[in-house]
Amino acid sequence: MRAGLTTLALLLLGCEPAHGDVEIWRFAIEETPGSVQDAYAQRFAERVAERTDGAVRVIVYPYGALGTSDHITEQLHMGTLQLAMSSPGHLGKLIPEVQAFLLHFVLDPDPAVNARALRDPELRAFLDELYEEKGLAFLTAFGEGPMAWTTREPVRRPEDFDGVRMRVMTSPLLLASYAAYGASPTPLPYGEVYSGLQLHMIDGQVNPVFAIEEMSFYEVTDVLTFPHHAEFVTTVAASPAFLEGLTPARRQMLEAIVDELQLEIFEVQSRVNGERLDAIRERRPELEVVDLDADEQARFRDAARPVRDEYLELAGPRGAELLDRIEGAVRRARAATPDDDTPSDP
Ligand code: 6CS
Repeated sequence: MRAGLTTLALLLLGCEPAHGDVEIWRFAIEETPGSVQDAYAQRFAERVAERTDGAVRVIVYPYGALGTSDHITEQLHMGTLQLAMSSPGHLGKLIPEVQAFLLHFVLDPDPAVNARALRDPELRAFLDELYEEKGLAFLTAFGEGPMAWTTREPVRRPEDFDGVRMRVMTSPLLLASYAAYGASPTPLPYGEVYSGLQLHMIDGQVNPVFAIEEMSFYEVTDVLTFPHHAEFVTTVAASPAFLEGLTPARRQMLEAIVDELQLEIFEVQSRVNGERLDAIRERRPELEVVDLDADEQARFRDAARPVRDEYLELAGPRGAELLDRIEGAVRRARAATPDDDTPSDP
């Protein structure tokens, strides 16, 4: 008991209990083991261990170990965590501008284009500023795959959303996005979605396929729809005090690893989303899989247009600037991305 309290006190002070001479970096993710975020964090941990000859150990905390996404962000903010995944889907309460990533039909339907756009130096410099102002350090942003709807009934037109209780992440803009289609958006933490679907407290939710598989949402749904309206984007953030406390060599090492993982994680999400869709189809052959055609997408695009104004109202002029930078980066990325879907170095 005494040892437990000591550990807790050290954690609250932002220190890890000494493990010999090993320095500990705590990295919280918003997803479960086997997820895209887990693949990122595990690779990051392996490389840090290798390049420091074991002098630094990264401990990866999966979803739930340190609470919900909101709890993780608070801990990073307080400096009791060194590194964390901070998705705009939840981070919008702290940094309203990042909700630009949640607007529908802003990112490209092709994840390879978004992967390239998210490496845009001007976009990243602006994210650095926004995070810094809110007491966080931005390290990178990456896509985890196209968002898909799981619902009980087919949704091919905005009218089909009428009365559908759609679970969304907790950033406020998502309420406006699904209300614009006529749905009843219901914000819930990730860990409550399965039971919400099972108990019919909600009728549907939206996430990339890998998450729909590993959180078993496909078990409690009838239709899986690819609307081509958005990609799930996450960001990797650090505690500014932690970064400032690193030696220049360690900081350079960290930045080099983040850089290397940028292309790797694109490949991981692509493979994992494909494999998991096959697994879902095999386990639930009766599940209806719908791919919205161009006309159907256009109806949702029209219905989503007014949400842009709601975003600008929520996020202000700096929000407008971020949206502008994202759209510019996507345009440039679209022009530069070859058809083979591989985001090679610019
Ligand atoms: O839906 C959510 O809340 C979560 N979805 C994913 C794919 N990652 C983390 C996020 O919290």
